[in-house]
Amino acid sequence: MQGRLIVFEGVEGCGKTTQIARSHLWLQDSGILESLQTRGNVSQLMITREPGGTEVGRAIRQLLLYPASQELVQNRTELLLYAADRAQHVEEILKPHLAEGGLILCDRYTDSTIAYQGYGRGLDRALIDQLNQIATSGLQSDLTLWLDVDVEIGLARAKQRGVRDRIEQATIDFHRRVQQGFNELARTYPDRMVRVDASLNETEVAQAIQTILQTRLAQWYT
Ligand code: T5A
Repeated sequence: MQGRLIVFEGVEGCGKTTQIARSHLWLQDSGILESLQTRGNVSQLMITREPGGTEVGRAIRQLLLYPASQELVQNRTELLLYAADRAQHVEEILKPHLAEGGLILCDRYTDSTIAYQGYGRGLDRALIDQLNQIATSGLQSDLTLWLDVDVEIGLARAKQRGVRDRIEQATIDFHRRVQQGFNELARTYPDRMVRVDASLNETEVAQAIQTILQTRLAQWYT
């Protein structure tokens, strides 16, 4: 049994959390998960996220997103904290579940570091690639769904929820650079990274994702 890692990426408020929950429900309710399990293709289906997919990661997430002072987190500190969260997440959660044949829906992974710390903060790409390699021991996603929405729309959606975290409060130019990062990553890795128009309503986005997932699952498991 070979596990698969499916990652959801995008700018703030693009709808990842909403769509991960909907994909999870759809895989269960449609009978697809049961069918994959009966055929011995998949063991468990799980949802996880970065930062904060582990107990250690939850403490790191608090430091990163809700620090006691806005001044405390330097760019390289931020990069290292995301890498530390990922190293823990890969060893404690991702690798064991994949080894058991699990299907994983993960909210953000290595592309977020390239987009946010690389394009957004302007940190060196070679350094980021090296840290991603160290943190993941080479574990890549099997499929990354890039939920593409205008930065302004995403931020407005995120704002509606109330409290804004440290990164959501960064300048609009920062978020535009992050968006450019995802755009370039999708062009560089067209097989692994698939763009989804996330400006549509929730149901339409969910249907687009289901179509992509159906195709990939068929490729992987037949
Ligand atoms: N980060 C992360 C880095 O800088 N480097 C890294 O390496 C990593 C891993 C994570 C932060 O850390 C940064 C990126 C982030 O800034 P987070 O809380 O996980 O912080 O923040 P986000 O990942 O941005 O998650 P959000 O919860 O802010 O956004 P989502 O999950 O994309 O959006 P969601 O589903 O919560 O939806 C937001 C709102 O929009 C509505 C929802 O109902 C909700 O109210 N909505 C829609 N409205 C209209 N149309 C649709 N299609 C909608 N879909 C959802």
